[in-house]
Amino acid sequence: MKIEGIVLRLLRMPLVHFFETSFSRTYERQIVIVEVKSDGLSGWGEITAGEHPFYNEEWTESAWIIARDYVAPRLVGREIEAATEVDGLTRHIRGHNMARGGVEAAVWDLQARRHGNPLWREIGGGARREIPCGVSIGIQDSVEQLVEKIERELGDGYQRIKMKIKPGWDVDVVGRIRERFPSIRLMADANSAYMLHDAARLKQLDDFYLMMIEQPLAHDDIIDHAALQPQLHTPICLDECIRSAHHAEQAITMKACGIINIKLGRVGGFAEAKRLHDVCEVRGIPVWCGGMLEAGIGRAHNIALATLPNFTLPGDVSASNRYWKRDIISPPVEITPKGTIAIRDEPGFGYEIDDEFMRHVTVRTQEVR
Ligand code: OSB
Ligand code: MG
Repeated sequence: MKIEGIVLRLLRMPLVHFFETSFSRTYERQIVIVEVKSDGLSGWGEITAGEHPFYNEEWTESAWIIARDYVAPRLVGREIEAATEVDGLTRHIRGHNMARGGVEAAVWDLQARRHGNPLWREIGGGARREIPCGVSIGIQDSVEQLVEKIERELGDGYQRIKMKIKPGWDVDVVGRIRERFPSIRLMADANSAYMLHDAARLKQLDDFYLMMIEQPLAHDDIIDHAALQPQLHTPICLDECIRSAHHAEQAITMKACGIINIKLGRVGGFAEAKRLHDVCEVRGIPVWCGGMLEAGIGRAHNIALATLPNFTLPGDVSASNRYWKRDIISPPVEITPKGTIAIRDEPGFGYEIDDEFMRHVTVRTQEVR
């Protein structure tokens, strides 16, 4: 397929509720959407960078510049055989996996449409027709608010609850949540808020039989996690520090984790996400699909990814209405009463773009030709 042009759009979309992690509170997303054009068709991708370089080094504006000045020029005007080539064509860019991955995912979507395939089939997924869903609940202003939110999500059918923790919002709060909800599938995500010398504090979380604790230590660390894991009963799940299949191999070999969260953007797109998935499958490490407060396009890509066989645990991919009053896709992503999202069989990522609404939330557009 000949890549004729790549359009970048910057969207601004207020969240229905603020989302707070150990590193920041977000009220409004600023999202870069990628449209890759070829032969009268368009493929769509979403760059998952946050508004600030706090989750990783990328943010909306860095992603815009990297996509416009480094990724798009490597592809535009080029005839490529398959979407699998895109990863190799942009690998000389160090870091900036989200910027690379958003464009790469758009080419996969384009290829799926050319073949008339749903994206999940194009990437080799389809191990399940419905993906199991959990929710990620941010730090709240009070425990009462957190309890209320959890009740609502459980009422909607979600299969597991992830709560964000940080020093000062951890052992006590998790304990109270566990007491209130003794039998739910519960986990905690620290987003790198602790250090190895906090091991005794983290060990107290063992009392609450969490499914896992996600990325307790530094965003770029595997070694300290390997030192921490044998001190805990609770499995560690790595997020931030696993940016490639190779990192996953190293972490698994070092016994730094029992579970890995795969995010399409963090690892640079579908090609690497699939390799990472395969490494974990061979080594007996279950994976689940993480989220980055995506709008509908990124969300739909996550749904496709989560149909690969080793995505056996409920992920952070949930319904559009938890984030948006109106999503940029139609229909919005919805949850079944069983707490699953059903996959769709339309070519590409499976939903329609809501052009009118996307125009309404677009604040900047630029085309690389
Ligand atoms: O660590 O998984 C994370 C959101 C932004 C940055 C990092 C993370 C998250 C989430 C939200 O947990 C998941 C979602 O609902 O999209
Ligand atoms: Mg996380």
